[in-house]
Amino acid sequence: HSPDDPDFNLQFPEKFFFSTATASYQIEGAWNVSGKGENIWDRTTHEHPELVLDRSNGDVACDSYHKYKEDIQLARQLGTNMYRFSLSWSRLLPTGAIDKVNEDGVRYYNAVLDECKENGIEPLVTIFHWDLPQPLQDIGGLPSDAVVDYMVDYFDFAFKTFGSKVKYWVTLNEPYSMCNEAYGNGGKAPAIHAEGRGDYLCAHNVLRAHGRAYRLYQKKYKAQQGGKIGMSSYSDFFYPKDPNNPNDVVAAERWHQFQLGWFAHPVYSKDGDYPPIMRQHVDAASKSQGLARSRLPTFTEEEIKEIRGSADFFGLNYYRPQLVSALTPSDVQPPIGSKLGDAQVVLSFDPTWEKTIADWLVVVPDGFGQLFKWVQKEYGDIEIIITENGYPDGGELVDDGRVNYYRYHLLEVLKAIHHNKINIIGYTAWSLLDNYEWFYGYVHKFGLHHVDFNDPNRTRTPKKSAAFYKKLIATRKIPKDSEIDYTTPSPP
Ligand code: GBH
Repeated sequence: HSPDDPDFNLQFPEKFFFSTATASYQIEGAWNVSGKGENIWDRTTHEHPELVLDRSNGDVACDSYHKYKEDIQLARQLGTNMYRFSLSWSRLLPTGAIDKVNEDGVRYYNAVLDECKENGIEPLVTIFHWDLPQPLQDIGGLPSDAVVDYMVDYFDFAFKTFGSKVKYWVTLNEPYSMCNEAYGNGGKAPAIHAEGRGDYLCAHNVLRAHGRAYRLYQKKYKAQQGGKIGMSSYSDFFYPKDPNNPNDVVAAERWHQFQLGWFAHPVYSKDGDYPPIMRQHVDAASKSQGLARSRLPTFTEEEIKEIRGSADFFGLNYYRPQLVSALTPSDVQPPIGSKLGDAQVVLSFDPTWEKTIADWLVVVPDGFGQLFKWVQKEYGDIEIIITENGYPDGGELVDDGRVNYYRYHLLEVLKAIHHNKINIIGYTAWSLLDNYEWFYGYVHKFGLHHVDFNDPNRTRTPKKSAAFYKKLIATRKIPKDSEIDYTTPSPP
C-alpha cells in the first residue's frame, strides 16, 4: 500500500451512492415497547447470555427507536446520499404473520423514511436482517418449509406498506452468514448446530422466498412503485494457498461456489440453480455417508426459473479474504457431513495479513478488487451496490486503523470502476455508528460514530473516520491524511 499510488488521483463518478448501514436489532433497542413481538435475538440473548462475549443484548442498543432523527442527521452531516437500514419483522408483525399488524411499527418506519426524504437521503431498505420472529422459530425456523409462506407474506407486506417511499430493496441480508451460522455452526441466534443440514435447508427456503417475493413485486407493485430489488451477499475472496498448486487453485474456485455461488448462482447466473460443482460434491458426500438422499435440497424446475434473474442489482458485502487449499489425507479432516468436508477444502489466513480486534477479520484490500473481477466474470455486468464494508476496533475516536481500511478499500473501488469497468454504483460503510455486534456484544465496534453505551442518552460522537468519509464524499476523491479535518472533541 503506497500513499503515493497515482490511483489516488482518481475520482468517484458524479452519480454515485455514498451510503452507511445499520440493522434493526443492532441499533433500535426498544425490544418490548409499543407492541413489538419477541424475536430470536431477544430470546437467545436473554436465555443464553453466555453466548455473548460481554453477556450483553440489544434491549437498548443505540436506542435508535427513539433517536432515529439524530442518526439521520449524522448521515446527512457526512454528506451521504443513501442510508441502508433494516425493518424489524417482529416490530411490524409481532407474531410473524400478517394477520396482526403493529401500527406503531408502521408509524416508526414511516417516520424514518420521511426523515430520510427530508434530508435528501435515498433509503435502501433491508427487509430481513436476521431477526426472525420467535413464533416462527418455534415452528422450526428457517430450515422449515413452513416459514417460506410467512416470509413471502412479510416481504409483500413491506412492499405494500412502504413501497411508495422505497426505490431500493434488499430482501435478505447475507443469507450465507445467517444460514451458515444460525443453523450450521451455532455462531448466530438461535445458535443451532446442524452443519451440512440445517444450513442447506435454511438457504433453500430463503432463496425460494426471495424468488417468490421478486415475482410478486413485478406483478403487483413494479409499475406503480418502480423500485429495484436485490439481495446482499456476503463474500470473502479466496486465494489459493499455493498458487502454483493446481489443486489449490481449483479448491479456491470451488469454495467460492460454495460460499457466494450458493446464493448468487441461483439468482444471478444464466443457468440458475445451485452451482453444479456444489451439487456434485454434496451429492457425492451424502452418498458416501450412505444417506438415502442428498443433504443439498433440490429446486423444482419452476423454482429454478422463478429464482433465476430475481434481482435488479447485486448487493455485495466484503470484509476479508481467506486462503484455500485442497484437503489432503495428511490434513486434520473436517467433520463428515460439514460443508468444508463436502467441498474438500481447508481454510486459513496468511500470517502476514494485518489483524484486527476480530479474530475473523484481516485487512487485505486487494481481495476486494479481486472479488469484483470474480463477480463480473461469473455474473456479468449487473449493477453492483457494495452494501457493507468495514473495520472493527475497540471504539477509539482517532481510529486510524479504520481510516486506513476505508482508504485502501475505497481505492480498490476506484480502480475497479476506472480500470476494469466494473459497474459499481454505490458504496456502503458498515456502520453509521457503533452498535450491537451480535455475539461480540459491544466489544467490537464498527462505527464511523462513537456511541457511549454507559450514557443513558447514548451520546454519538464522530470519529476521525467520519471526517475522512465526509471529506471523501465532498471531493469525490480519497483524502490524504493531512486533508482530514478532525480535532478530537473535548470530553464534556
Ligand atoms: C455483517 O456480517 C453483518 O451483515 C452485520 O450485521 C455485521 O455487524 C457486520 O457484518 C460486521 O460483522 O470465519 O468461521 O469465524 C458479517 C458476518 C461474521 C461473516 C463472521 C463471517 C466469520 C465466520 N461475518 N463470520 S468464521
